[in-house]
Amino acid sequence: MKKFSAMIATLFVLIMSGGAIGANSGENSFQLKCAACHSIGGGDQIGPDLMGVTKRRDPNWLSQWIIHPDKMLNEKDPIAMELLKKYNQVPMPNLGVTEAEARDLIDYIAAQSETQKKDSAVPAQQTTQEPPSAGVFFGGLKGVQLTALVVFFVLSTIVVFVFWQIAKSTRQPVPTIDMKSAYKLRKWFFFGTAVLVFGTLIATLPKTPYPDDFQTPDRLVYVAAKQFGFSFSSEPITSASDAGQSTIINSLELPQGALIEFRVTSLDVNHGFALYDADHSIIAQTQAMPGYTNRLRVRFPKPGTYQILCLEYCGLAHHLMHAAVTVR
Ligand code: HEC
Ligand SMILES: [Cu+2]
Repeated sequence: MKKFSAMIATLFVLIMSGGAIGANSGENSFQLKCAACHSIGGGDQIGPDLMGVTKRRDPNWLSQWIIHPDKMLNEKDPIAMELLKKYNQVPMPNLGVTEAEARDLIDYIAAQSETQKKDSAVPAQQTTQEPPSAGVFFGGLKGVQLTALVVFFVLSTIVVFVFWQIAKSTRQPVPTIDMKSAYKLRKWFFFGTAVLVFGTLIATLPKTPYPDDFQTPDRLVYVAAKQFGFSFSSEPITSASDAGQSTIINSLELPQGALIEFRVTSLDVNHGFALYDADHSIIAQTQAMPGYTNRLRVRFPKPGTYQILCLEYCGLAHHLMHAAVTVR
């Protein structure tokens, strides 16, 4: 009976916290920019647990830190230096947080800390929305992934076998070759390959997934990747300070079936930008490169949530670099 009521309570908390997603901008920003490294009451992750931090720290220090941690580390702020040492010298990155956003974030952290305290009967872990871990995506291989793996092993075996045979044959004396039939064979091999290659190209090129390149997209979304998150805007994002502006879209919602053009760049190192459907299959991807803007055109086939993951190892928290698009 006790177990049962605990289960109901947990379920209730999960439903409540699920329902609250998107309810306020502080929560959205936190999920987007902070949850990769921090929990509130779920224990230390890459950064410290933020439960009660609004009481622990001077409010002014707190907002300064959230807005530009890089500056405070450069200026050797004593608290910042102590934290840096404690958290394995991983510096918290500047996430382009505006003053207003910092206020929302601090309110959200304070409110969450209170809620956690009241709900302490329920294990705190279950009330925070943890980011999906890499295991969710790549843990259980099945379907296309499993097929790809099997094909890879079969092809590798063939390649290894062929090389082994060739290596073996070089140790035998060279047989005399009938040059006339060898040339004839070469000619047939050349034409055969040419027909095969051009045939395949003609048959498959029209099916390449670059939709409507001459059409104006229905919607432009500018994307800036930065260790360790993505910012979205309807205007170009060219610097970390742009990334903190009010044009930033906190939760990305896009219409189903419309032609969307993502213009993807990076503000620091190379990142990936890969869109995954509900089955965790990639539907489109491009690189996010500093100094370049890559265009990626997509039509989302179905409504639902599409995950965005970074596909380039970009640093310590790379595996936590993710975002989501809601398609309606
Ligand atoms: C890439 C990981 C990462 C991200 C993302 C991140 N932080 Fe941090 N944060 C850290 C680390 C690591 C520390 C410890 C100090 C240090 O090493 O620089 C820290 C420290 C803090 C502290 C001080 C905690 C204390 O005990 O005084 C606060 C507050 C904080 N972060 C808030 C935020 C907020 C708000 C966001 C989102 C806007 C955020 N962090 C995003 C890694 C991160
Ligand atoms: Cu990455």
